[in-house]
Amino acid sequence: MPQKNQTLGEFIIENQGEFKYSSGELSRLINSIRLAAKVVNHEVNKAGLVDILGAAGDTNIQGESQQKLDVYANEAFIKTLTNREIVCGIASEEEDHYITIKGRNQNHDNKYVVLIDPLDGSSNIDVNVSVGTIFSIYRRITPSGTPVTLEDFLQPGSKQVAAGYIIYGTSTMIVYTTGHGVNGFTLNPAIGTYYHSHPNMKFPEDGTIYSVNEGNYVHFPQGVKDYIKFCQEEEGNRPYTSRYIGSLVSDIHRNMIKGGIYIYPNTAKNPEGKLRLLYECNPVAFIAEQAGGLASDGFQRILDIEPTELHQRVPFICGSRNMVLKAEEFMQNAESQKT
Ligand code: AHM
Ligand code: MG
Repeated sequence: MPQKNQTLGEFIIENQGEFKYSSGELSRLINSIRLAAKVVNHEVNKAGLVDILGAAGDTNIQGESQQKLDVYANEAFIKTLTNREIVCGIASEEEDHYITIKGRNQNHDNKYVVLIDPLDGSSNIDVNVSVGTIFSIYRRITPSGTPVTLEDFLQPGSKQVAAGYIIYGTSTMIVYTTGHGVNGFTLNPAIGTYYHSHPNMKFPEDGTIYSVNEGNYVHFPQGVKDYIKFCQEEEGNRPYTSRYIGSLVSDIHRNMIKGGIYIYPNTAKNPEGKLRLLYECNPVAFIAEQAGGLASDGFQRILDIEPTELHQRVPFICGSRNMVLKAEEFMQNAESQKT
């Protein structure tokens, strides 16, 4: 059982011994994400006041120009992560190229790379629906002292040392793993403190929720169509229900608590899938596995995929273990019938 009223800061310190590398560094890194998340949360919460405070592109009353929230979030995370002498490179869904970061005395001694989707699902902001930040952390593989290279970012997801998401929902939460289970912390906005509200989170082994954009149904691969039909017709008593927010962290978060499966397959419009392997799928897959769930592209484990480019997209199936196994079975059956 967690300590009553334990804060994220206390949890980080208490558990830093579990981390196999220099524990202080990872703690400082998670701490800087916690800080940036508060700043972004503050801004996201004001989004509904856009008519009063001014829209993106306007100049506000202090003469500052208003930014789009995803640009704001990107800058907030990059700025916070840059000033800690821990991170040697950042890749962001919002940036075409990775950013090299120098350490103390302008050297290249920092050890970690961070990949981040600063504000995922941002089209939901206009309608007051939850959005999220997703982050993924690796040890660099090139030698310390040299500038970071693309190779440091293109590591398979199984090499992640930590990953997490922040959900700006009815409450703001940070959910993360360092490879020792998944823990969730809820922000008390009155005092700006995250409390350990969701210890040792687990995907139920089975579930009844399937989350997929069925508007794309006709463009789905046969295996996904078959799986959806299975969910709709199973034993004639429709045990399944469909829930789709269209905001990855929210859909995953709900399914992790209630039991369910999230599917974003390849479609005619997005032949490789829509979601990004490095910024979205790998961190969510790491969390899912740490919570006892699974993540797959239908044929292989997401965390085993060798990335070839920064903004690579993959089909994504993630959720309760038995549901993902069943979906994979349909994918593989459909594939074998092709030949
Ligand atoms: P984004 O990175 O452009 O915000 O897109 C990612 C989002 C996910 O959060 C969500 O699950 C998915 O796109 C929804 O896509 P669609 O509207 O095609 O169903
Ligand atoms: Mg995104």
